[in-house]
Amino acid sequence: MNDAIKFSSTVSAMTRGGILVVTIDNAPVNATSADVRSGLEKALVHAEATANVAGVVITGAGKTFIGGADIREFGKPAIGPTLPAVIEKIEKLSKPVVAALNGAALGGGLEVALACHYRVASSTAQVGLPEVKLGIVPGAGGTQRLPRLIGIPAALDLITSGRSAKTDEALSLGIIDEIAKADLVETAISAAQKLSGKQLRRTGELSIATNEAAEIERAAARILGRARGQKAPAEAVRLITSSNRPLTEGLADERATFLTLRDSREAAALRYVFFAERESSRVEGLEGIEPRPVKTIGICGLGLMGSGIAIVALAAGYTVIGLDQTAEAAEKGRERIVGLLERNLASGRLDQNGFEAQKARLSVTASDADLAPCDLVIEAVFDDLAVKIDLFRRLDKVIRPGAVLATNTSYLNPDEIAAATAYPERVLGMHFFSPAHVMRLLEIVRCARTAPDVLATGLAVAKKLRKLPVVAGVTEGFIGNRIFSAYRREAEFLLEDGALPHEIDAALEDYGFPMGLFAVYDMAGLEIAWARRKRQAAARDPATRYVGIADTLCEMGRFGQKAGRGWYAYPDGKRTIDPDVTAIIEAARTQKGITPRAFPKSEIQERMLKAMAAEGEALLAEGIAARPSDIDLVMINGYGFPAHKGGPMFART
Ligand code: 3H9
Repeated sequence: MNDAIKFSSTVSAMTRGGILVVTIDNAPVNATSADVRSGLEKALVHAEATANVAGVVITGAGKTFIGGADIREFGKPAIGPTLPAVIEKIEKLSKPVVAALNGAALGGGLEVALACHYRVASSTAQVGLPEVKLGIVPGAGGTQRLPRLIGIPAALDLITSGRSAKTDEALSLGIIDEIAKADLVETAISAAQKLSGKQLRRTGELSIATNEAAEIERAAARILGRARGQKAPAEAVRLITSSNRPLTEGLADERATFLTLRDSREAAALRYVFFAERESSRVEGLEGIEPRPVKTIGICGLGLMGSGIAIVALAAGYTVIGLDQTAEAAEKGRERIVGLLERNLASGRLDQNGFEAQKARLSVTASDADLAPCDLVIEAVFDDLAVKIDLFRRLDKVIRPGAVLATNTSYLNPDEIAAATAYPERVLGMHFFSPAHVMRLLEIVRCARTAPDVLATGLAVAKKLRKLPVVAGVTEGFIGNRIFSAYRREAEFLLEDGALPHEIDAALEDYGFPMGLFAVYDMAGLEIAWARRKRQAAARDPATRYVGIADTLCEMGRFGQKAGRGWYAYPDGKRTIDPDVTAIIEAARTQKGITPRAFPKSEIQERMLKAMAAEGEALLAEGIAARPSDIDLVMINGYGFPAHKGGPMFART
């Protein structure tokens, strides 16, 4: 061993056993910033020129190998050397270069590793090329080297999904060569020593299997079908499927495509979303506030919502006590939860040990007193104020004062629920979206009297549950349903003004929503919103514009897909335009004296966006949402707004 050499402020090295061990230390994720690239290049030059260096190991400090290119550098003037240039130097080095993957090797990080001559990983590492999630394609050889290493079909899957692979999968695919059984760097050093003087396996020189044409064609068609108009997955498919050509040609094409996409609106939107997700749990006033410790979570109401919450809580390692009204209902809830666990076991998402452990952490009861050990209780009972107040008053008697109480209400006023309890400062809203074990979004509702450490607890639990928390103030429907109401209202104005449901739906789907609004309504059922409208009817200002078409449909029993008809008809279960609905809409227009006109798709899209953004502005002005990006996250993750458009607030800019 000898003294450390500093190649740049983020790259240093030590020579161990004749091998130059280069460490990248660029917190938080060792992104390949200009300083890292320049340090790496100098290290490679040093290794090539130094006689007593027989090889190189590249590793990362901390828990990440390299998290990828520095996304914050995108859009700024380029500073050399470029990552592709550094990577080319790695691959061409005359001495072996071994990647020691101490953690995530993502994007440009995996591209560095792919150019190395051998890859060793610690068991906790993961690899992936998530660029498509940022609206770009890999720009430093990923689309050309990965197919050479693992074949085109597997590369298509990884690159176009952007997903990460854990080490077992990475090993079986051939992305890595070895999982270190002992010390990672020691293992990598001995691999480099063994490779010294031998013929090096350069990924760029490998040939690609050419006997998979039909499989590739099927996979490519599937990916393009799912892309919903996004450019990056389509470009990734093109680059990967054409990778069987000279490396330099493929690399040049990839680089040019990367640069064009990087500067696109789509990529700007997805970068904005990336940072928005990391920003959302930073809440003013919570700096330095410690969340209360939570180990046991009580869940009241074991219907679909409660069971979904139970599943994520169990998966996150919490002990769960489920409460329902009767022993039978509680047992039914337990069966539903265990059924979901069994599904996870069958699909391989859970192994037998994990399944047993999660099942053992679940108990159910019909007795309030059994919730006494809970640190947090989440209620997911019927959305009725009296029912919830009664429950929270009962909980007050059995739960210790330091425990937190969360309501999952969608529309009720949680301040009213809190005010009815003995300790309103421990109450907050945790508004899960259905199905709770699938949807990432979680609105954390700060009530008038919620204590800061209670809010911090909600955020900490959300993170542990692997949810995306967004903090909202109290208003009817919080952030999401307030904007959704404005969106729905505008769609109904458009109906009266001349557009038909299928035209509005087509415009929304064309914009990137997975499904149009009226199709969604039919799928979810129209009756719940109808009941709410009836409750609100008395308070409605007669001077505001109100569209009664949905009420007419409900009065006719057209409750949606389950009823066989709603905004559309469903002969043989297939959604079709219904002339009866068109007639109802026309009658409504005539009654109001509206002369209908045609709406082009772009105008429908503009009006819908404008309505959402205006409601967003109102939420900001009222202090319900802290920042525009929080609103965008809610709409993307809870309501199908296309992420590659950035959300309604981003889209208006
Ligand atoms: C690319 O590589 C292009 C190449 O093909 C071509 C180049 C020519 N840059 O997620 P966390 C920040 S594109 C800058 O909470 P974790 C993040 O904003 C890139 N900053 O940590 C946050 O900052 P703050 C492809 C980044 O431990 C902090 O790091 N790579 C980057 O839960 C912590 O982040 C990706 O898309 C970055 N690349 O997870 C990977 N990454 O504290 C993106 C993170 O100020 N990154 N930051 O809010 C990740 O997936 C996760 O961050 C990772 C760590 C798994 C690495």
